[in-house]
Amino acid sequence: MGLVDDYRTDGAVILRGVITPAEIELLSVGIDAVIDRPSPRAKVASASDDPGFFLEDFTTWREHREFGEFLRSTQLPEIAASLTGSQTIGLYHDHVLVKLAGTRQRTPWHQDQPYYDVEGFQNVSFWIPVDPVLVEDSLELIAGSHLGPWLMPRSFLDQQAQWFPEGSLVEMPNFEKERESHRILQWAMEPGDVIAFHMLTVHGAPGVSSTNSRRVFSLRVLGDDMVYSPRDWVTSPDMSVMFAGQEERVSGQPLRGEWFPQLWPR
Ligand SMILES: O=C(O)CCC(=O)C(=O)O
Repeated sequence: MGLVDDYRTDGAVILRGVITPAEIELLSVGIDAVIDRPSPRAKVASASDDPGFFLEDFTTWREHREFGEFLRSTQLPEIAASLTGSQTIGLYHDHVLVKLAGTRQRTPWHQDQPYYDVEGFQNVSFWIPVDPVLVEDSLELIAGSHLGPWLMPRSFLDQQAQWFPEGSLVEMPNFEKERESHRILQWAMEPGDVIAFHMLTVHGAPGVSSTNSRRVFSLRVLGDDMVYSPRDWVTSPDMSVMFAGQEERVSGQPLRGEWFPQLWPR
């Protein structure tokens, strides 16, 4: 099967060598600047006694010139159009995920879309490490889980239901206990390689056993059928913070405007 069929069936594929050395350098400089100067939206997702550190930051592309340049040069939007069968691809947001060497904190199993404020199926998240990643430290994804159902999102460290109300979605199965019953996708990666996965694919990640840190830029993009769906709660990331009263989002309509530029066609 080809990549497009694999993406439809498994909800995740590995793309080898699709980021150029110049783009890796841009992302690397941008991520280091985020580590030095996290935005007010940043979160520490590891406990205080963790020997490493797990830092997440969101919607950073307008504050760091390098990410804007990357968005203008990367071929990933065109790849997203073909994976999703979309005519157009728009930016939703970016997510920086840094685990310093020695980080013990696991990223719990979860789907991304229940934390968001978008509905629809034609979407892609690109997980783009700028450091080599050992297979045992790499993102893990449950093949086929993007076909449903939506599973209850909870806060990573203390398992609180801060989004959908308790009881309103199916609880996340204990995938750690049932690993043998699932096909779990996981790949060793070099800088230049990217994992493309659907926003409903259940995924998680181990801590970092290698001696280098694991710095990742993740790009979330929306295809033709993706529309804004207002929530009664604060989404993660909190997409309202950057609008400052200037509402560009209409319920049931695609996201448009300066925060959500069209990435493909250019
Ligand atoms: O990088 C990680 O540890 C997890 C990645 C993730 O959850 C995501 O990209 O949505």
